Amino acid sequence: MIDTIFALSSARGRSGVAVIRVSGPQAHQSLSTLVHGKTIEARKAHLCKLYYPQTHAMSGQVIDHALVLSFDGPHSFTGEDCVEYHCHGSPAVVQDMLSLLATLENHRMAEPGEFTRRAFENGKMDLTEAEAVADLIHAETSLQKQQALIQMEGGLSSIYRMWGERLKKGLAYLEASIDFADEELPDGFLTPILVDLSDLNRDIAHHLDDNRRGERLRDGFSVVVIGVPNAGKSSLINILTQRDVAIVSDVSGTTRDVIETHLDIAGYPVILSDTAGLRSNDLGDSDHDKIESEGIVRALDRAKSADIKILLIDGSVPLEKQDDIIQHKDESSLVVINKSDLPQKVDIDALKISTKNQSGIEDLLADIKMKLDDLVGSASGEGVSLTRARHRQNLSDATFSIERALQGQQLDLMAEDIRLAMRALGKITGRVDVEDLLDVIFNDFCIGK
Ligand SMILES: Nc1nc2c(ncn2[C@@H]2O[C@H](COP(=O)(O)OP(=O)(O)OP(=O)(O)O)[C@@H](O)[C@H]2O)c(=O)[nH]1
Ligand SMILES: [Mg+2]
Repeated sequence: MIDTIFALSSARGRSGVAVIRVSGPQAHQSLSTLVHGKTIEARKAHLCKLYYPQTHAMSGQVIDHALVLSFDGPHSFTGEDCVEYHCHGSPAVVQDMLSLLATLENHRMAEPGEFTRRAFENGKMDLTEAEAVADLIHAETSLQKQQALIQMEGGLSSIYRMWGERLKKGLAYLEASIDFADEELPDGFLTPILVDLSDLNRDIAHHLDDNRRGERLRDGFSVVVIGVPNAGKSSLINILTQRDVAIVSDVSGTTRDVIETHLDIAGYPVILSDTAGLRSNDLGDSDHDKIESEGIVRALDRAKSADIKILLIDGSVPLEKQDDIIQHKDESSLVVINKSDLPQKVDIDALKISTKNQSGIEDLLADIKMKLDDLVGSASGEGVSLTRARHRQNLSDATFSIERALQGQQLDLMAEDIRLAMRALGKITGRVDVEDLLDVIFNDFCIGK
């Protein structure tokens, strides 16, 4: 018999309410034991006393007063019989409930993501929707949340399902052409199908050519601050994060390593990096200088892979003395002049800020947001984006097979290629061949989800 699984589904620690979820063939039976046989209607909230069962040393005593919700499979999140106990959120109540449930027949603690995995296995959602549940739980900014919701509601599945249908139709026509002799089929029988397959490949290519919008939104955008020593990079990081993340001092070369912090800029998740000041001369062979040199290598490395580079110029120092920071200027950079409160020695057209009196910071944030908008192609308007490298890989496999089919001469080989393309799409939604993937995907979840 399938195990009945249980877990604390709300966060650990003290809270007003703690939700314990139970799912499986014996979920209703354990409910009946805990409420002493009281009738619990499905999908109706019941306030009940929960009792220790007869087999327990504290038999007959009350564990807690809880709001109980029961669902009959398949009309539940997992597709199985499910019960939710909304208990008082104290560690003692939760502990008692969990250890008690563990003593019941065929009941065991759920693995991470196991509720969602059962939902997938019972056909309640496909893999992209299950992945979106994990993304929604991990979402830290409003745009991440929005993306996860769209995907959870089937945004990606519906596109891939539609494409799968088009392939299926193509395959049916190809197979008909194999099975019937030429004279039995109308002239140009395959033409519309080949046109549609080629259109389909264009649609997939368009979907893939998205500047990695969805993946970036999921993983976070990398914003790196570079500049000469003492330009005020660490001061800027501290102001943007409103915390004392990095050490600020008037000793040049204070920051040696890359320091990362996470930030929400207008809904975009941003990984902000402070770096060692760049300088090419006067670094010698001393241990101190070697460490600083390594810091500079890391700074440049990080800047290279960044989505946005903030080139921070010290406004109180002539530009010639700033080690050609400007040479790093490109499409991904924002030039910003700091220390606008001091007499200015730099005369270029750029945003001026002062981390000392906090001026210009709002404008800088607005500029960063604008750059991020550009990167994602004005975020919302452009339809649903794929969110994982595995989606991208399978889609490229699909286009490769379709392309080969279109180039093909032999009907049976063309049909085989279309079958391969269907398989690649099926892997994304989890319709085929994903057993080995499931552990990887669902281990991403926390327990209770
Ligand atoms: N007047 C003025 N001083 C500033 C401003 N921003 C930073 N400073 C000062 O400049 C010095 C260097 O600041 P940091 O933030 O440590 O500079 P950094 O770019 O991180 O320096 P390194 O880590 O050494 O590369 C400190 O003494 C700051 O107080 C500003 O806007 N105005
Ligand atoms: Mg610093």
